[in-house]
Amino acid sequence: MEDSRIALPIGANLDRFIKSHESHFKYASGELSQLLRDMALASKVINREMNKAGLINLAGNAGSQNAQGDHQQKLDILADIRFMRALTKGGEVCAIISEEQDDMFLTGKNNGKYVIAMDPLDGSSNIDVNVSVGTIFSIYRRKTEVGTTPTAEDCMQKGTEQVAAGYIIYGSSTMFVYTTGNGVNGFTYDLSLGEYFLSHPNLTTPDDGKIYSCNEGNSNSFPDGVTAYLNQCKDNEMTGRYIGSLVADFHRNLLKGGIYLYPPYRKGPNGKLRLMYECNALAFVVEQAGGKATDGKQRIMEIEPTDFHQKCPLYIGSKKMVDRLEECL
Ligand code: AHM
Ligand code: MG
Repeated sequence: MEDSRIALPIGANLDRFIKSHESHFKYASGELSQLLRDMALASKVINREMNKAGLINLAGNAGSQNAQGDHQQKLDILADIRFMRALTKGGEVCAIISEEQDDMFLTGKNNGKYVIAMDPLDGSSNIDVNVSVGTIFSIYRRKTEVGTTPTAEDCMQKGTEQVAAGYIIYGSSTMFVYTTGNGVNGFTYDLSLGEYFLSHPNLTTPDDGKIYSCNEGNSNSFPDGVTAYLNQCKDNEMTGRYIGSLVADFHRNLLKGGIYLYPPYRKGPNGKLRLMYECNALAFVVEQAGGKATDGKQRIMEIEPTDFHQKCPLYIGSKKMVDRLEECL
């Protein structure tokens, strides 16, 4: 009997994969590899703490608000601390902007060539009810000279400048999905071994799909074009699926084909999601997987940022679905 039938081969682990694909990076460097490994390590710690949250008094509201006035969960703050520490220790990152911080966080490692924009724990209001949540991250090369103190210019770059981006989904299994601009690869966490293994190589998203995802509770104040598109979806008997946890909704649609919409609405003339922490990273991933992301007027990754915390409408997913939405808009 063949060996492989007795012992199923396990995929490459994340460390080995990153190392063996280093030469594919635009700027081949061990530093970016190390940085991705630091991200993965922090995500394992968060995964561990999140699994026990209800038992160790980590569930629930922290009683504070972030820069945009959102109520912070204890785990939002915890995840933020874990990532800041892991990325500071690594030394490759000179500055971080995070959904949970008012201002740029300077790591003090001015020799670091990279800056990070991230949402350490997206959808965290879902934790207490055991719904999947995620981490979203974008990695950029700094603009200012290495060795100097980083400035806002380093952190406020267009999505097209990302050198890597991805997300971690803490779900029925935990996955690390990332791109460095050469396609998308997904890794599943094996808890017993404490390692991510390649489970979704060269991930591509279907060109078209049947799933649309949006918060229809806001639909009375959606732009007319979005309403027209949603009516089209219903006329065509598509499937409405909305978890209310962006990474989970995005991940499902990426694998199955679909569109996620967070349009402008009465309380949010620019929608709800943040360009720097959520939209750019997922736009890079979806484009690398063959899909599309727009704010309704332009490609997400071409939006010129003016504020760390700025919001923008997001329409993201299978190419043909986003095309049809754009026609309606
Ligand atoms: P958060 O970053 O404060 O967690 O908010 C973002 C979340 C997304 O995960 C999700 O898609 C969206 O907010 C849901 O918003 P709503 O409850 O308005 O539908
Ligand atoms: Mg978020």
